[in-house]
Amino acid sequence: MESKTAIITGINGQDGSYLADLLLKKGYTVYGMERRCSRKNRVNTSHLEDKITFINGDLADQNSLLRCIKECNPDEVYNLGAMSFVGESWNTPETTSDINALGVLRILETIRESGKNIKFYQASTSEMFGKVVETPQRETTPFYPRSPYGVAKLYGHWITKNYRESYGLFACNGILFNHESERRGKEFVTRKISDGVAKIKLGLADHISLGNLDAKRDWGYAPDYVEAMWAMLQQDTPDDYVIATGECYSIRDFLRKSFACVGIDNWEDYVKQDKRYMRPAEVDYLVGDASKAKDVLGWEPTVSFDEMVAKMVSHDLEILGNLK
Ligand code: NAP
Ligand code: G4F
Repeated sequence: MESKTAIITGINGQDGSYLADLLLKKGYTVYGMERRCSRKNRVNTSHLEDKITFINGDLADQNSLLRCIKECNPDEVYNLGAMSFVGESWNTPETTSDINALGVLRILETIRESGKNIKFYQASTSEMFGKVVETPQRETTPFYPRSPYGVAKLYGHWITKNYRESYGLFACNGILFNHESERRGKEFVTRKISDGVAKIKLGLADHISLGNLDAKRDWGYAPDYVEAMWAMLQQDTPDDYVIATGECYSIRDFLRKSFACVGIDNWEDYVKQDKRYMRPAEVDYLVGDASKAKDVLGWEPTVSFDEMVAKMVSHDLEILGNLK
């Protein structure tokens, strides 16, 4: 079989790095798009430096996207680049909209103008369900975003659908519920907890400061979720899919499990609530129904919540222990 070429935007992020690992295993030629910055941030991708080609591009710059597509001539484009931190989106609503909404339009326009049959994956999100109107959430559930991030992603979702319907592009939205891993950024609550727990166990900190402990999420393991992204682009027809575990846990549950991994039962003694981490509007409860992905893509999560928490805590213990 002829080898395929893919561009991944957001290559240095959690999902970009796992997707590159997966596509390399499948024999793809992989181009990873990153923004120019004063210091390269390749914590998640240092192992890929001689295996993929890094290209400079910015979702806020149409010409850079045109150049990337022209130079790489991809079969598939995975748009994982975004201002992905919901909490920050209230501080930078305009940039968030530029990257997460118009950035999607820019890539779609570039693909359309190229006239080539390039398949496109858009990183949509369960954050679009926001103040949920149906439980569990599925592809047909109405959206009610609760953050500038969610509103911008909703535009990205609909413009992807619109370009599919208007121009016949092979464009798919993966409506992914929260997914975490050892490569998760440390500002997200799960990694903040696994990192904090490891620090407390090693005597490097005495507490973790957090916001709302009552929010509930459907948390899966990121390497499972990139399998679904790939599978969507291998179908005969483009479509949108919810990707989720169907299980829901609170931040308190995550704390209890993480502290239990290091033999601490009285976790409340190590957690302080701090108003700085509360959001102007909260998404209280998300749980997804991935039946369609299971039926059509044959996708299933393989790593349980408990296994994922254990992996994250032991990873943070190992890296911090090595630094000590
Ligand atoms: P992540 O670790 O924060 O990675 C996002 C990447 O986007 C970073 O490498 C970032 O690069 C890049 N980026 C930001 N602005 C950019 C721009 N203007 N041009 C090009 N690249 C830019 O996020 P992730 O967890 O891997 O998530 C991947 C995608 O899935 C995101 O679109 C996210 O919104 C979406 N999503 C994530 C989840 C989840 O639970 N992880 C769930 C649903 C949807 P810099 O280092 O330069 O900032
Ligand atoms: O880990 P979080 O920041 O993830 P959030 O907001 O659910 O967003 C993530 O999942 C979305 C999919 O639903 C993605 F689209 C998005 O890109 C990102 O990957 O926060 C989870 C929950 C929130 O309810 C938040 O209020 O944890 C609560 N929380 C409590 N204390 C905290 C903290 N969140 C963070 N980041 N930091 C805290 O100290």
